[in-house]
Amino acid sequence: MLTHSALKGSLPNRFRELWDEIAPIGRDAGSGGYLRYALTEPERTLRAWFREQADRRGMPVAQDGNGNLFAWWGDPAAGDAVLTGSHFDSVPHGGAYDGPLGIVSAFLAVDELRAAGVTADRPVVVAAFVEEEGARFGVPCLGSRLLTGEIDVDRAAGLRDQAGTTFAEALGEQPAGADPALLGRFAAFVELHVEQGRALVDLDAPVAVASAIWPHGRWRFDFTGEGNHAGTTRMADRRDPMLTYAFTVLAANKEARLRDAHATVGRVSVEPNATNAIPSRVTGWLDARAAEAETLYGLVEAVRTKAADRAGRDGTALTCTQESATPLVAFDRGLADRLAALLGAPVLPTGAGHDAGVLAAHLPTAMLFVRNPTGVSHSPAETATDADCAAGVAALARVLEELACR
Ligand code: HGY
Ligand code: MN
Ligand code: MN
Ligand code: MN
Repeated sequence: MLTHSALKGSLPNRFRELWDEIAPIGRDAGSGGYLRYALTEPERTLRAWFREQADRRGMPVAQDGNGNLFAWWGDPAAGDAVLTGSHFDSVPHGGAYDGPLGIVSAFLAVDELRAAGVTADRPVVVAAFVEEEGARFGVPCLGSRLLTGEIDVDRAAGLRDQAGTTFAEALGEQPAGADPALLGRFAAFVELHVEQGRALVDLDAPVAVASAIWPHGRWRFDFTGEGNHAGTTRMADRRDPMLTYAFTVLAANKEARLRDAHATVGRVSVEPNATNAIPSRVTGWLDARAAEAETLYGLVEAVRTKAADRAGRDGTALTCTQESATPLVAFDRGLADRLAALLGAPVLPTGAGHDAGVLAAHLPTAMLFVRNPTGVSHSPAETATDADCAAGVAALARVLEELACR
């Protein structure tokens, strides 16, 4: 068991020591990015690391029926616990910090409190939520949506990855779905996360408190046409879905710029996907985000309408399916202001989704952001300095003490 006197060296050094234990796990040597898809071997290794960290600290670990892990500092039977943590999974070739920083920082923050002799009146619980990115099964924040009942459990169970494996098969059991008894034992949730932007660089501050998460969602656009030979089919005779798809991507880009919103088509699949074959089907996934819901849905409707109009001219067909949606998340303002005053930190909105965005509808929730000098995320270029990560740990420890000690 990690004894409190074992806290040696500076906090940045302790951060680096713990960080280096997970840094190689799931890292792609070619890109330098991470391939940590939920419930695949690298993420399972991180889940084992989570259990080992909890064991070292004498923190009992429980996995809920949905694949989320919880490590308890304090009596697991007690209620009113303060929950913290984040996720291990990554987007393809994602950055090192998006997710794991919140979990490593949570364990280190508990170390800080224990070393300072703090006796919490409430349990502090470190969480690792499963499939936050939706990179394997397509729906973001799957673990926290299951815990809170925000997704139909049968739909979640049947979600398939690109190899055809269902979430239930990967989990090894039918997910349990909503768990109000577990959720009811938490009084608040605080997620620490690397900033996915440059606001803290511009503000010259290491840590910020979140005010809101923009409304955002994912829409699947299926374009179907007539597969045919690339060499023998006259241009006038074609019903080429790639044409309608390309037009739609340009329309999404233009409509987002007009609305000061964000639209991204980062994933596409083509059938039969051959250089010398006109495609029969092209599927693109639109990730759309805006500061207000009205702008967001106006953007998507404009893109869908223009795409359908173009499909009519190309002789192709379009189906548009919404796959996930997150409404505007306004974090508990009293809590955000209280933490901002406690830390002397700025308060910022974000366009990035988080498990905190799901839990915020069910319990008082806050987020802390740690400065990212590049501002880049969902890319190997994502970074954070040890000094700022240590400042994040110290801030999280301060917040947990504030919330866990009456
Ligand atoms: O997509 C997001 O905004 C988050 O990083 N999962
Ligand atoms: Mn994240
Ligand atoms: Mn992310
Ligand atoms: Mn998140």
